[in-house]
Amino acid sequence: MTTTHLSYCRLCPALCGTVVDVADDKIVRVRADTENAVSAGYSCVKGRNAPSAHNHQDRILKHLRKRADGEFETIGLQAAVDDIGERLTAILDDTGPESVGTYWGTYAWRASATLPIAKAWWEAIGSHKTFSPITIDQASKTVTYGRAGAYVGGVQRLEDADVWMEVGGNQLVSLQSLGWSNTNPTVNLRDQRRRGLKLIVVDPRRTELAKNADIHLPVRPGTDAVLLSAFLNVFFAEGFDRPQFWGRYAQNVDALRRYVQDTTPAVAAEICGVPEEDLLAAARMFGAGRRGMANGHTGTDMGPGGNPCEHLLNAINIVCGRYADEGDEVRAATLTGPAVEPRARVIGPYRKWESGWQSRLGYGLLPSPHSHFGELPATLLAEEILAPGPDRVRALFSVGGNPVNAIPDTRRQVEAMKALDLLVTIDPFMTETARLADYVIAPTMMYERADYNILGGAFGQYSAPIVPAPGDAVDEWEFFWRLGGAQRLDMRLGDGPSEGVGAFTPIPRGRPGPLTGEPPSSDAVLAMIADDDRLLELLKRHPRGYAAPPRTATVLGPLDTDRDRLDLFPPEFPEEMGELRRILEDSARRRYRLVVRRSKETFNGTGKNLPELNKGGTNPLHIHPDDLAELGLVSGDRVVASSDHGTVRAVTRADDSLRPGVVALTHGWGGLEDEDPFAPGVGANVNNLISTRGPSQQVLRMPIMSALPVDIVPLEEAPHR
Ligand SMILES: Nc1nc2c(c(=O)[nH]1)N[C@H]1C(S)=C(S)[C@@H](COP(=O)(O)OP(=O)(O)OC[C@H]3O[C@@H](n4cnc5c(=O)[nH]c(N)nc54)[C@H](O)[C@@H]3O)O[C@H]1N2
Ligand SMILES: Nc1nc2c(c(=O)[nH]1)N[C@H]1C(S)=C(S)[C@@H](COP(=O)(O)OP(=O)(O)OC[C@H]3O[C@@H](n4cnc5c(=O)[nH]c(N)nc54)[C@H](O)[C@@H]3O)O[C@H]1N2
Ligand code: SF4
Ligand SMILES: [Mo]
Repeated sequence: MTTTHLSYCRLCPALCGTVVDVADDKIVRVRADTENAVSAGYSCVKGRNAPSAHNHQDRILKHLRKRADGEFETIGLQAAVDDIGERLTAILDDTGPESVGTYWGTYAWRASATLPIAKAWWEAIGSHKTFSPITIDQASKTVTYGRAGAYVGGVQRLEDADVWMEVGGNQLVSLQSLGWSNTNPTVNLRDQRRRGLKLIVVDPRRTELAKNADIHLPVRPGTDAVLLSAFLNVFFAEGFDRPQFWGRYAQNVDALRRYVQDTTPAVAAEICGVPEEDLLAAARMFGAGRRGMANGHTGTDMGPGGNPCEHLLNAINIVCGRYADEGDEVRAATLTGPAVEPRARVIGPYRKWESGWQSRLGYGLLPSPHSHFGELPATLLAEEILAPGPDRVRALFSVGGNPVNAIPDTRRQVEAMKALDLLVTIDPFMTETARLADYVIAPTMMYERADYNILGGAFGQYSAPIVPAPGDAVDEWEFFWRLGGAQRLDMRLGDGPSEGVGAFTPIPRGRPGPLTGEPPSSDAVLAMIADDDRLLELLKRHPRGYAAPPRTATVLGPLDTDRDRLDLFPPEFPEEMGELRRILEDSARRRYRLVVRRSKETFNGTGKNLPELNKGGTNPLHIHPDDLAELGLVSGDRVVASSDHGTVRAVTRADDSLRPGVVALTHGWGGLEDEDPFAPGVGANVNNLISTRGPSQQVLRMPIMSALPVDIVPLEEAPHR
């Protein structure tokens, strides 16, 4: 018998409302909920394919322990917990808390109870060795807020903007932050443009988003910081800046003005490879708009100029007064609490990484949603494991992530994982990390868990588990609850601040109190986390999600006591611009620039094992047809791409949306070194091309992951195939 249930998809931050058919305790069909107040009938191919992922033949349904001969055997949950607890206690007794590390992957975010409970366990251990992919993503935003300070009066809204600029992002595929909710971006954007919004897109590819732009600037990869400098040059020269705003909240604006004086549109057009008149038209379109923000994404932040790009984007929004100022209306709805009372205010530069705890390798901690202590750059993880020292990481827990594949320099990551005394991963599939693990814990997947999520403070949805957990699969929070119990840790909920970092919403802190005894029900845990009984009751009464009545509030003026100012010219900025110019000149040694891109069918490494979505069974190297012809190849032919660091073998796909000379390869694919990249479902591992020890962004130690100089030759002509 088939039953039908209301729920929501938790594969990506869009959290689309869904209607799910269940038969024989398995989900069999997922479709969009047309009556969901926010997603309103939107869903994507990944979400609709959830049954193939949940019911996948390769899914890990029993917890696994590696035997001495290297093979996995199944193990019960409590036995695994007791074993792991014992080995962990021995390591803690021997070398202390800093010898334990955690890696919180993208799916550590999706289950509502995971992070609050796991954080209570982690903070009871007391280690600073927290890692996550945030620091190989858009953490240049965090660096910018740390150096320049943050304006916390609120952001301007897409709904009432005149103009909007997106640099190095393709939200129509990535669904990352175009407007307050991520769902249904195509319709959302169409509606805004019909109302008169002007869109500027800066991207070396004519992306889905760029096709909807009023002006698309197909820049040379890596050159955005020069382009943005020229924009500022125009804003100052032509009076588009708003001294009423920057004069009140910022300092060192003159230094920035002087710095960009030489970067005229003509100079930038040459370096960025775009027509000067288009650049000027875009700058004037943005400048003349009264309202609307400029934002960077992975395309800017993963390039050689991530930090200066984010600094300049923030500076543009400040110089042009594109944050919500005193008197502006901002969203203020909350689900149960009192309305938000926004106030124009600046939090001055705080440079968390310069004070407090530093790793023995010379890196400080970045603000982190994963631990109130902070977190270290992900590219330091291998060194933290391999470099000798009393606090060397010896045990690692990876939750909903695949560090071996996600962090650049795969060979180095493999070497590091092999050097651990204990590696535990929580993943429904046998990833590259799981294969190297001592224990693999089988987690429940989304439709098997109770969860609730809040979007933008104003919309929330709860879902009960709609199918039972298959096999021995367990909620991640329960694993950590039991593990802390086995270790006799004093785990507490609600201790320590909960930091919202850049674009990341704060993790709920939960109802203060100890976590002891047998794990309660999932609903009881959600109630502890929400620390608001009315909230869960409200959400449960609205199975299609509850949207608070729309409410706005007027931003209040700053208090007289607020003396903090945004620093628009921190000393590192000109240094980093100089370094960027050197890297760009040096890049000319190689014929192509390899850029990042995301695919509709996969979410980082998740979903590549679904043949119904990935018809070719691989991640092709996208290349312009003229470049293919120059190589004497056709679409589907095999090539070798090489960087200063390594090589990768891939199948080509002709793509005339790319700027000639630019190639793109999606990350998340490719197995361990001995695997054939051309075997179905394996694919090309772009992180073989990237070193964690070459040029990198300051503070983050983030290597060049986009605009990477590469050469490409047909596979037959490669020296070592
Ligand atoms: N379907 C799907 N959605 C996802 C993901 C996924 O894997 N699949 N991943 C999620 C995650 S973890 C993240 S962080 C977000 C990322 O979200 P986005 O940042 O929007 O990611 P992309 O869609 O790859 O867009 C990056 C764009 O940058 C462009 N680009 C590359 N180099 C440069 C450059 O030097 N300058 C400029 N101006 N542009 C450049 C690329 O051509 C590409 O169009 O997406 C999230 N959403
Ligand atoms: N070269 C290069 N490298 C990159 C990037 C790039 O653009 N280029 N992008 C970077 C970015 S922005 C990010 S965010 C990272 C991603 O880094 P990671 O998060 O480490 O990588 P994923 O492949 O997303 O790993 C997610 C894992 O979660 C598992 N999973 C799926 N569903 C569930 C579930 O319900 N529960 C649990 N416990 N696990 C589940 C999947 O099987 C998968 O192994 O990669 C980074 N690496
Ligand atoms: S956009 Fe797709 S993957 Fe993301 S929540 Fe919606 S259906 Fe799920
Ligand atoms: Mo990401």
